[in-house]
Amino acid sequence: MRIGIEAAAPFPYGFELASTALVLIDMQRDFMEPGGFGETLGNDVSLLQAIVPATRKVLQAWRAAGGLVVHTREAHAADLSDCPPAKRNRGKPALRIGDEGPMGRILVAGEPGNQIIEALAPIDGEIVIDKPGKGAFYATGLHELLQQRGITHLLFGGVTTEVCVQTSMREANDRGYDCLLLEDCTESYFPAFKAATLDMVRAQGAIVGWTAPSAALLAALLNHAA
Ligand code: C5J
Repeated sequence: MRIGIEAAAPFPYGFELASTALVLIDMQRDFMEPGGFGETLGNDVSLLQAIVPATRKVLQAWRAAGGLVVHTREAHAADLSDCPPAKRNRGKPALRIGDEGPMGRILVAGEPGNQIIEALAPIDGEIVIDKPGKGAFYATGLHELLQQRGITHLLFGGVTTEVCVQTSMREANDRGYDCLLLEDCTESYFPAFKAATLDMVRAQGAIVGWTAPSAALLAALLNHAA
């Protein structure tokens, strides 16, 4: 049965549970907690905490409904063979990718800082994608995994809105997925960038996709279950 989110912008969004995945982008300690990659770039990481309760509610409701969950982490191999020098050497961060920080090596797979925060930790059966780029589809097998499962619609949350979330949504849009961004489940270190990204996504008749508050998704899931 089709589930409708009437409150979505710029117009209602509909999806089938069996062909839709919830994709949570990079909710990892590197971006969310002091001492990680986000802070080395000079950002106030505390701003991102605001979305954790709403994102956790959505994750729990989506799991209860039986929907597919995908988690991503921005992560590099320990030898940094998948980290272009241009990415590592750019700017003047306090610590560079691969350097030893308070949560282990910055943005390196398997390090404590690279783990998804406890409140949103993946459980058995969920897909976890380590991605070396900003987009979830670049140099990962994500598209193939979604195709194997017949997924056509993606609901996005995560951080940061205008970097890895927007890049992943654009990649997904170009691959033919109908994408919706959950407005209160995504955050940026720059509130103006978040607002601009939400506007950009849904402009021109949903040129990249739809946006909606998470309460609208939760209500739609409840209706569906009733
Ligand atoms: C950034 C991300 N901002 N996950 N990564 O470098 O958005």
